[in-house]
Parts: sequence; C-alpha cells; structure tokens
Amino acid sequence: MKFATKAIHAGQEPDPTTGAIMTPIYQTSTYVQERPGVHKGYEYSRTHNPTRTALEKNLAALENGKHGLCFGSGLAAMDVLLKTFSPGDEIISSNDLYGGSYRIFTKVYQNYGLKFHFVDMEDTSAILPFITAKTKMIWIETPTNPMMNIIDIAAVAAIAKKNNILLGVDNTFASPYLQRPLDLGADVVVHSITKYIAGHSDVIMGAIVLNDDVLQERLSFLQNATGPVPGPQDCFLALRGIKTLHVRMDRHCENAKAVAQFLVAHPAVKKVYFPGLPTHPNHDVAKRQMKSYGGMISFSLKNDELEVAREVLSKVKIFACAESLGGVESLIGHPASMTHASIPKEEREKVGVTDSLIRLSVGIEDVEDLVADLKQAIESVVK
Ligand code: P1T
Repeated sequence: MKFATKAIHAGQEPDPTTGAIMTPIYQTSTYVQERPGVHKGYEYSRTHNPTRTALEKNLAALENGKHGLCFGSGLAAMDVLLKTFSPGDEIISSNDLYGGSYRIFTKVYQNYGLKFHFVDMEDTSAILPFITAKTKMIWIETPTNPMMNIIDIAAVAAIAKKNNILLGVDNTFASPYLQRPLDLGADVVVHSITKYIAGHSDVIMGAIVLNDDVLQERLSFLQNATGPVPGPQDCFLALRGIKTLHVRMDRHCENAKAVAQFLVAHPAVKKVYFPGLPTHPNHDVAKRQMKSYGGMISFSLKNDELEVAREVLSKVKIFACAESLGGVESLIGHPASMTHASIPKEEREKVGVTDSLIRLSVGIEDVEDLVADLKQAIESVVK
C-alpha cells in the first residue's frame, strides 16, 4: 500500500459492533472480563486502549516500522526511550535540537548518570571521536530545530551499525510523509505527534516507531509500568489529522518554498535557513533523503538586535506568535526567548541560535497572504 492509502486506512477497521467507519473513542479505563484472565484482549487502558492501538498501528505503517507506541507527549516518548539506558551509558546527540530535548538530556537524565555529547553532525565523521565502549545511542534531529541543519541519516546509520550503537531519529520536523528514517537504517523513530502528524494544534502527544522485537518489549513494559499514555480522545484526533497528512504536507512544502524565496530576496533579511534552498549547505543530502523540504524556516535580519526581531513577532497579523509548529495555521517564534530558552546562551549561540533568529512554521493558508504579512511586519520594523 502507498502512503496516502495507509494514512487513511492503516490500523483501522470498521467497528466490529456497529460498522462505524471511524474508530470510536473508547473512553473507558477498564474492560469487563468473563472471569479473571478471560477477556477480549483488553484489561486496563494504561496497558491498551483500542483507539490508541489503531493509532499505534497506523503510525507503524506510515514509518514502515513493525511496532508503534504512543505517549502523552513527544517528551514522554523520549523519556521512556531514555529509561532503557543505565547509569554510565553515553549518548551522542546532534548539537542543534529542540530546547526541551536538550533539557531532558542535561537537566534530567544527566542526574541519573547518563552522559551526553553534543556534536555538529553535518559532517558525520565528526561523530567518530566521541564513540567509546560506553556509547549506547546516537540521537539526531533532521531537519534540526531551529537551524534546519540536515544530517545524513544513512551515513550516521552506517556508523551506528558498525559500532553496534542504536540510532534514534526525531522525525518531527519532516513527518513520515517526507522522510522515513527506518528505511535509511535508523533503529528508532520518535515523533512529537503534536506537530505535523496531528496537524491541527489541538493535541499534545508523542510516538516511538521501531522494528526490533526485544526493544519493543522493553518500551511496552516501560509504557505500562511508568504510565505516560495518551487518552483515547487525543488518539482519535491524531487519527483524524493523519488522514490528510500527505495533502497538508504538500501545501506546507509549497508555501514554505515561496516564503523562503521571498525572504532570500528581501533586502532587510540577512540569512535564511531552509533546506529547500540550493544554497543550503546540505541541500543535496536533503534532496536525497526527503521527499520535499518541509514547512519550517528560520531567518535573521541584517539589523541583528534582539528587540528588532521580537518586534517583528508583534507586528504580524496572520502568523501567530506562539510556540509549537506543524499545524495548519502559520506560527512565528523567537527561539532564544521561547522554544530554546532552556539552552544556555553560550551553547545556543555556538549553533547559531542568536538573539535575532526568527522561526516560522509556514501553514497552509494562501501563500500570497503569508508573504504580504511578513513583508508588512518586516518593513514596519526595519525602516
Ligand atoms: O511538545 P512535545 O509533544 O512534548 O514534543 C517535544 C518535541 C520533540 N521534538 C521536537 C523536534 C520538537 O520540536 C518538540 C516540541 N517542539 C516545540 C514545542 C517547538 O515549538 O519547537
């Protein structure tokens, strides 16, 4: 089955009781058993819920994986993955990543004895000096949040395989429509479903997709033992969102390309970070491993002042100044003071997250309106 057909059908059968074409919201905490241990496959909703099962199967199909697991947020998915490691284990992570991912690494799991190395992986050979017998996972985001760096997943997978290290990929920015890391050799894919997958800014959820049966057993155990599961209504909303994932992504990509071209041509703009631009340093890798380039863009202004950048965010009328991304509506953010504020300024600036950087999640509105909105906001600030 091809992608769009899977998006609409995978994991979902007409409801066996009524024939309802949409998987119902099984708003139940428990399931009646005929006698102890004799039941229809469901005992308690922390362990299993049919609406969640449908979503987990659907996501596994979209990522070409064997197993899917859903969680109450993207960070809850990462949290459960991190719980599979032990004190002394080391993780090599891309150096540009979501502020909350950096925070869970350095402010939570470092205290439990895990050690993290943050590496610029645009040249994948930079990973090699950090590999030791203690290295248990390489962790990458690609495109990265917020600098839109592109990391060659197949090249990192080759390094990981050779050294018997797990490769985890946060595929949130691309979505499985644009990029499927398991096909490129990754072991584990993590998503913030909150973003493109659900796509309507109305749920917080996360997922892990993988092929390995042993790791799946361990993750399922931890999902049940520690309990960070999503509710059935959120799973229903995500399933509904996914039915249009491919259509939405095509428009996000098309609109973002036009917005990036507008920004590149604007005299007040200093730099545009978008993997779809031929001038992007890893455009060729993006072209190879992604179907298209996504809806996320970062840019800076020639006037490199914090207040000028923040002023642009207050002048937009269609773009909404808000954290998050991947919804149908366009959002604008200031990473240094919003999504990446939990990363120390010196660390942030090393990877390019300067005080003047602005991030866009380009929605699926009419692109002429989006360009006009950015134009008036930039020109009202930069005279
Ligand atoms: O918000 P949550 O569902 O827990 O997902 C966390 C997360 C994980 N990975 C990436 C790449 C992310 O971008 C996020 C969340 N990011 C934002 C809220 C943001 O505005 O960047």
